[in-house]
Amino acid sequence: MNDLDQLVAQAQSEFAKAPTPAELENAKARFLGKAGRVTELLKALSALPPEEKKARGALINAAKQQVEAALTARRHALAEAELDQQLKAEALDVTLPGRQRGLGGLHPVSRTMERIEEIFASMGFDVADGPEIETDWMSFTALNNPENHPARSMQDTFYVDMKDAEGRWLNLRPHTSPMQVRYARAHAKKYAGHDPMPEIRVIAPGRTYRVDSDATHSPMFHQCEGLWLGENVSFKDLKVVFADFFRQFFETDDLELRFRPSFFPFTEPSAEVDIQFGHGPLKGRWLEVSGSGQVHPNVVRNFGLDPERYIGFAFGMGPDRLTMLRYGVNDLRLFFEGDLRFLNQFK
Ligand code: 2U9
Repeated sequence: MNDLDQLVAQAQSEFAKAPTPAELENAKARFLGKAGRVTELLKALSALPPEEKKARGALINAAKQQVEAALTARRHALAEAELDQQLKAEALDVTLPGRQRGLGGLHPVSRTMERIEEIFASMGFDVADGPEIETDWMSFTALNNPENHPARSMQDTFYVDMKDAEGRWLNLRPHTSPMQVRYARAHAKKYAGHDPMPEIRVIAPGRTYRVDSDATHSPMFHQCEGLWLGENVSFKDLKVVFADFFRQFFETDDLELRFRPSFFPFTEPSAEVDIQFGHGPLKGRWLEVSGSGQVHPNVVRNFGLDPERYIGFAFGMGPDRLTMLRYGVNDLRLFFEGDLRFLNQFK
């Protein structure tokens, strides 16, 4: 084996041993670089006599081509190995079961709200909507609350850092009554030329806010209030509507109603409404489920209507509490924590 064959064999062996492209490039430099062994041989040609130069030069070039071929082959081999490894690392097991898309569901309180709306709609009630940030007049004054009523205090009501047209602080509505005030005023205006005005029959479901937080109170909670006003609407109608509503809501006729005298600034007379089941885990217990009363004449006047002519009833209930009773939930906070272990039970 002459020196050139040896050189080629050595280059082939070193290239084959290079485990990475970087190390292969280092090995290349040792043979084909500026001070590499092939380059040195070519430089040495100039010292030879002219008659030897041509033959020797051809031999060196042939050897150089072999070294270059070995280099190219190793480069390809390394690149292929790298691709193989990458494909192996990214391999997909197509026999694995697919990932299922989680199925959402309505929040239990939303279910209750929809149920309430459906039942009252079936009795001819319209569903009102309105702002959650309200004026002092809408939240309190229109509802016959005296100027110094404690409900207006910052201990009970959340205020917003902004004032209304009369320079009074705006609030996060503490009940859904403002929606009914807005609805009733718009209704009165719309039917101003009608004699008599068509009856007002509306419910106002939505979010409400009060400074309160424990196992049975949340700073954000839900309310559904209702209003039925006409020339001849009485407490008797209220009792019929309520009996019908609660029997439909709880899906049973085995349920008694009780009205207890109470006080609200916006109704006179006023009554708390209790229900009692004749069966089930709550059997025999009176449960407070609603407040109600005949709309106060001052409130009717604030609608822009004549209280000597139009009379009716209003009520308010808590959908959060109704949901707790319907599903047997004992802590209100579960509704607002977003824990899927709880929520998934209602899907
Ligand atoms: C207008 C006039 C009168 C709504 C009423 C109640 C009685 C009541 C509570 C029950 C459960 C609030 O969520 S709760 O704690 N509500 O007791 N609400 S009468 O009276 C109105 C409403 C609007 C224009």
